[in-house]
Amino acid sequence: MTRVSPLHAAALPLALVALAAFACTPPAEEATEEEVAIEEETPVEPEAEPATATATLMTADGTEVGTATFTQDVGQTTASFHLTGVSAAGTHGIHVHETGECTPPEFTSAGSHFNPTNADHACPPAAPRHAGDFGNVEIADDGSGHLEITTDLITVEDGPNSVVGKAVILHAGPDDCTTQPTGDAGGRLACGVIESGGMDGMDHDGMDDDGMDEEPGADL
Ligand SMILES: [Cu+2]
Repeated sequence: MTRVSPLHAAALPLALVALAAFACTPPAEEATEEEVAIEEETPVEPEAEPATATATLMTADGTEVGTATFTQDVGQTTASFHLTGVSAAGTHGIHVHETGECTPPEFTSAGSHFNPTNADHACPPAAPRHAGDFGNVEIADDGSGHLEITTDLITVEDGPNSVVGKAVILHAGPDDCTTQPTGDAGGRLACGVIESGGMDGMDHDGMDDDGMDEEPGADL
């Protein structure tokens, strides 16, 4: 029994060392491992990201009067036109024209309606029609207007029906949806070249959740 005391005496410091070792385990190390695990769980789905193109509409004197956003989903594309500060209330024809050049003051540089299928002019939802036919947007007394149309006649991704590199034209008058090939919508009030990619502040639909990698420094 007298040998037990030295054993106990030796075991106690060992136990303290073991406790100290546990106590010194840095908690930060565990947190780091958890963070890595979370990152690895994030699915990589590049195909889930919608193709988007945008245009900023400017009048001949350089005043910005709205934006157009094109978002391609499976088999169809949604065109969304937001107008603000348009000088004339009422009904205005709005089209995608075939040439992405907006030279003021007439904007005739944008050419004719975008019409890759060589169809007659009409207004949605009538078909066939020009791919660039979006009918009319109603501008309220405060100069604002909104039009959203989903169609399979255009794409954002490369192809014969892609609107990228084309131009959006807001006309001075209404599209009568009948007169060939223009709809007799009058002069060209504003023009914007359609460019690939999103636009700052256009995430009201919450579709930019996984788009962080594509917007470095996009905080204008
Ligand atoms: Cu037009």
